[in-house]
Amino acid sequence: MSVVEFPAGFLWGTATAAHQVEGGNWNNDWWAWEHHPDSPCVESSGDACDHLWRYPDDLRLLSELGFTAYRFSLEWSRIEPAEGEWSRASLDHYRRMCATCLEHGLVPIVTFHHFTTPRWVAHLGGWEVPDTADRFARYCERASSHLGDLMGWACTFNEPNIVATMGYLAGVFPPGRRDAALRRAVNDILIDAHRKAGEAIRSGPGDAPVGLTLSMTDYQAVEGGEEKRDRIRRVMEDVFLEAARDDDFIGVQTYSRSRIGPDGAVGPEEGVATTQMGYEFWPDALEATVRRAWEMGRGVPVLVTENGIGTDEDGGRIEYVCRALEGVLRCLDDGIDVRGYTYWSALDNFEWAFGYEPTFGIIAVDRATQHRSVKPSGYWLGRVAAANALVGP
Ligand code: GCO
Repeated sequence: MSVVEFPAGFLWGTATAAHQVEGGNWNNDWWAWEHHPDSPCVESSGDACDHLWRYPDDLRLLSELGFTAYRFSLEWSRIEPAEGEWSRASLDHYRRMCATCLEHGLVPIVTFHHFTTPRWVAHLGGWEVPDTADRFARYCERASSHLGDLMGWACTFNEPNIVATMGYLAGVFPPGRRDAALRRAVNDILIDAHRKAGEAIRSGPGDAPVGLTLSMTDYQAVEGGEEKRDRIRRVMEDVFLEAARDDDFIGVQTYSRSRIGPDGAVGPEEGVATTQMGYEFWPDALEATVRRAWEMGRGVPVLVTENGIGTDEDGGRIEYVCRALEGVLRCLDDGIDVRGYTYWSALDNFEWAFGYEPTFGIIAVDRATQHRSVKPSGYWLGRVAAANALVGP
């Protein structure tokens, strides 16, 4: 390998999402889904990691470990709890979070929508109705005018492809629909919402780069699955990567590969270890997806906004991240403009329908006491961040 150091200014972060860590987010569609008897959710998000109140300690800890960025999301249902009713207190809360990041030398990477939608928006039709794009842009405008001057990076949506696929095709996210045509329509509405939100955020104070983050998979064709692979990837990724060509960056979020045969996904290959989520342990997927985002985005810079592994074997986490970062170094070596790496996640947290069982964090959270304990992977990745180089564990 010809490079071990990362470029100056490369961002080293960890990520969270409001609903997965804050606690008590009862006013959004996910809370309703968690409590719906027919949903696949195994438990309620409840108090989550109480990050709403504990964020100052969490941010201090992350900064002490060596990180230089923190990615978190704003909870729309707190900021606009009812249509047109704005919570100044919540906006101030997120402004304080940005300010606390900056005090600790963490660049705030702010996501405006990470899977959760206010209940009132869902009642009006959610992402099935085109007007939701305008409602979303109005919220983005309000939020960015309040804290845009403190934002380092702005992500309009977290994984709009997952919102559409899981919510409208697979039926495992709210609103639990299973309709392929609807899913495509939702893709279009989300892309429209992303464009409008981008304009809204840029019209506010500050000059944070604006983009979206995409759930990406290293799609591999097996046994003649090329055509099927391309069709799946087109609606999962390509339509969004094309829409991102005018953006300031593309947020790549990658966990594994997906093997596609002529009839669809064929599942893990025999002999390849799987993680708590059932995905293959496949750290090389990050390099493949960064390359693809760079190619499809036609040179739009890439920020790795999520990469990680759900495991209770922390040594496996270190191996996974180490190998993923070697892939990032190869990309940089080839001239691909990768601006940073954000590990998912800072804390063990609420993994959506799976509840608290999968553990992605570099910091463990005691579910009874909320006590935090840093895992060896946290100390190691913090040292990587501080050295801005891939140092050994
Ligand atoms: C996603 C989300 C995160 C998940 C993470 C682990 O990618 O689905 O952004 O909310 O928790 O990916 O599955």
